[in-house]
Amino acid sequence: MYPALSEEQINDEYVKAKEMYSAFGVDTCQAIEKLKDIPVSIHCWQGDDCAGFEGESGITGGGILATGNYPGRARNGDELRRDFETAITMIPGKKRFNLHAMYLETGGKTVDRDEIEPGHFSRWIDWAKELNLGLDFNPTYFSHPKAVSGFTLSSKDKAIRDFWIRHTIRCREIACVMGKELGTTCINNLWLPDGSKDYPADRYGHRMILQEALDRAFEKKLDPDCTLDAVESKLFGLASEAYVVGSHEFYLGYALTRSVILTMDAGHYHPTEDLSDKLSALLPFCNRLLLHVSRPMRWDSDHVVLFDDATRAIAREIKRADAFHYISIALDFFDASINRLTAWVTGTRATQKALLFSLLEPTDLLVAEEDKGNTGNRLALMEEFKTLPFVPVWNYYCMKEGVVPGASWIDAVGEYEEKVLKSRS
Ligand code: RNT
Ligand code: ZN
Repeated sequence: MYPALSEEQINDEYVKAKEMYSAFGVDTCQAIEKLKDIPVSIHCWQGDDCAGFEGESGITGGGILATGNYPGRARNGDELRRDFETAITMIPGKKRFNLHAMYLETGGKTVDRDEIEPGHFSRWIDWAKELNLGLDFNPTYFSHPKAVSGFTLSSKDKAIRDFWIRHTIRCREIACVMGKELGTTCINNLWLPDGSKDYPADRYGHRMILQEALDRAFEKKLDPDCTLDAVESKLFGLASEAYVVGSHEFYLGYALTRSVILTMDAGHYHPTEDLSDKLSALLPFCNRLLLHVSRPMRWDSDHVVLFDDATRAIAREIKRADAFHYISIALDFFDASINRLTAWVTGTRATQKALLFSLLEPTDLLVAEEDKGNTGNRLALMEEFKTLPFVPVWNYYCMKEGVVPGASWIDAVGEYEEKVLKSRS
């Protein structure tokens, strides 16, 4: 058993921490209130290693690969829902659930991607209603026979391209129903694996095709209160090392000229580039951004997010620009080598810790020193602020949200593994 904290201990430590922050002009109560309302969209695909419910195909590739075979992954909607319900008893704050089109439920019928309907997601919608979760959505352009050539929406084959355009249109309609039914805008995020393993001869051609295909798929205007479209860029992927059609420049141009949302995944840049650096450069031009918070290790490896420098830097840049209303936060990681609930809870709590840490930063004091030109004081303060008593505030927040603070949630996941996950073969 890992140590559980008593209410008294949490309260005592919080009172002291509150005072220390207040000496630097930070109101911990306000930070907590703000954090409570920042939605984090948690991805369904950590729960089943990006397998989806289409069963038969077994087609993987297309830039997505979950490695590991830890037992207990969810094999259907009921298992995935039950696992997630359990995981969120350990996650404080406002949560959304992010679905991919391949998580449709057809009652055993084979339904191809260009024929999917809102009805195939009605169980998800009812469940989300019950749990008061907003839903987000993603068309699935991988794990499908019509994706094996390496090109989907940007394919030179008209039949293939039209198939994926129909899929995109269906997904937009599904997202629209989700948003309408749940009363909260459902972001429909497009990521396609299109690209090539080795040097292409015609980079421009595929990009022109993609531009046109997207324009066709987005032709119909949908109620922005129900759904918004987003496009996710990438530098390279498995089997698209040399060329990705939907690169950062491509989608930045597309998003700005078509007023759709640009999605930025922390693993989709050159390893020496940081997503966090880019936010303040895009905010003057993009009225909305979607983030895929992830942890790339040497490449776009999608490791479980941690409370590390990169994640804190993302949160800090949003806070410093006061851009919580313009930036939607979603998670994107998948580790099949560990308990999937452990992954969800660790990654989501780490993201929320980073958000809280940023909200507790006495930013005004740093800016004041900077504006005075005293960069030495700025540096010294930044270093001091790293060790302010953050943990007691986090623990207090968890307690107030009715979620276990500290490490004892790990025991609860262990019990669930014994009771439920171990019997899954
Ligand atoms: C892939 C993208 C994309 C996927 C999900 C499953 O590199 O990051 O967001 O991870 O669609
Ligand atoms: Zn992503």
